[in-house]
Amino acid sequence: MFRSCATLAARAAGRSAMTAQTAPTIRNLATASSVVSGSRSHKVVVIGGGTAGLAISHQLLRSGKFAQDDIAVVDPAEWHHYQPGWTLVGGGLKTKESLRRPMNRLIDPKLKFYSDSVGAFSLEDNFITLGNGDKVNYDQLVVAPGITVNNGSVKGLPEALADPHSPVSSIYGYDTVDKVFPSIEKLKKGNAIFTQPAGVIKCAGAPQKIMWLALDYWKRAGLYSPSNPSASAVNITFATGLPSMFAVPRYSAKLEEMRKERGVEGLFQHDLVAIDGNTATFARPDGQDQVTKRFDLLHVVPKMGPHAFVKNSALANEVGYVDVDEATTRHKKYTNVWSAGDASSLPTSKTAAAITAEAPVLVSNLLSSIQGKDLVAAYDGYASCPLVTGYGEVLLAEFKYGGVPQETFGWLVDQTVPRRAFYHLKKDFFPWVHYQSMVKGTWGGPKGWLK
Ligand code: UQ1
Repeated sequence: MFRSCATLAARAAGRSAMTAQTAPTIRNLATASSVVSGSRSHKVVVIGGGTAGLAISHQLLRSGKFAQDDIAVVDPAEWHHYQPGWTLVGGGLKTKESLRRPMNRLIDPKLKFYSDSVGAFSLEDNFITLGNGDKVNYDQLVVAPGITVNNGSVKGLPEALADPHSPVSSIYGYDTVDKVFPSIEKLKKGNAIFTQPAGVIKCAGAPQKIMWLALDYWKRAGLYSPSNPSASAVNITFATGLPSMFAVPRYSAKLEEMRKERGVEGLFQHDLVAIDGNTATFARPDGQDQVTKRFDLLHVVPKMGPHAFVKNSALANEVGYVDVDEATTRHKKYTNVWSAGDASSLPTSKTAAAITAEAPVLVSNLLSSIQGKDLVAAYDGYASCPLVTGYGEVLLAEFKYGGVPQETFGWLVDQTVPRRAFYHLKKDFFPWVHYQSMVKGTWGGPKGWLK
């Protein structure tokens, strides 16, 4: 079931060598064609080549209403990562290399690709300035650059993550995700603490998914007995800055029941602020004293937030997200600006599943807007969290705005019960459909394939 570290390393070496050779050739071709056209104006500019940016730009292209280079994508990243898979890397089920693709290979040649960052927005004049100083004009702008993971939000965290001997790791980063499973394997006794910060993060279920996988691993290794945790070699604590296991009451109740049944200590409203050697320090609300805990393994989820270039722009709301209407995805002030995905202010979970429903709404409304028609498509807040609760089991939480359940398979089964079929959706089907369809603009999530 588990891959050995040697296999992981061998695969890493093989894959990156292959992609390093092929990637630059494709990029040079793309650059050459833009020099010929000389165009720095586009009907639509999409900032971000992540899940939202790629789904939206390819859905726009597939509408048939755009010619060569009418749409541009801007992203400085060399790689596109399927981040939902990183929990599985932490559980020893996948390699991080298998979840990424070179960005330029995912972008249709009919799209103009600017492999650069964004320096500034000139929203009144409808252009952006790239990191290299070039100006790019647009009629419509889609802002979908995602958010940043701020390792610096916890004192001592960057150093602890970088230290190969420290038992501190995180699934929330390409550089740190492959430290997670070896740390789980290495622990033979002591305190294992899994943290979740107060505030908004991407995939709010992941901090506990990796805990449930580790628990199952230690259980199978004879190091943890859910029915007798105090007599077990390993003790498990979930320390979260939030007041409950999950934001949606229907699933939170079930997960809280599971936490108690499985003997996991719950420290709620405990927000990790510092790591010093084997001691973790947590802030408490309402002026209460900080709490310190000794650990033998610490899985950290840092705080996250908007990119500075978004937060410091006129596009941002008071907390830094692109301020869009929660139904239409159009910016509240700039009517030719749109946003979806993690960078948007849409008051839902920051997940790829949410983007399956956001992207078609944004695309439909953007096209209507270009044609001078009313915006009729409305996003209902659909999001999902395939909550891995152990090897071979997933609780498929699905909900819309207001934390109201909206379950695709609710007519068939009770979705608060973890199931093997949902585990295979999460582990095998979603990663496959992501690269096969989602990034190409042909996947509509619970609605199936788009026409
Ligand atoms: C989904 O489409 C998707 O993207 C490929 C996910 O992966 C990140 C999901 O987690 C979920 C839940 C969906 C929604 C699709 C179905 C069939 C429920």
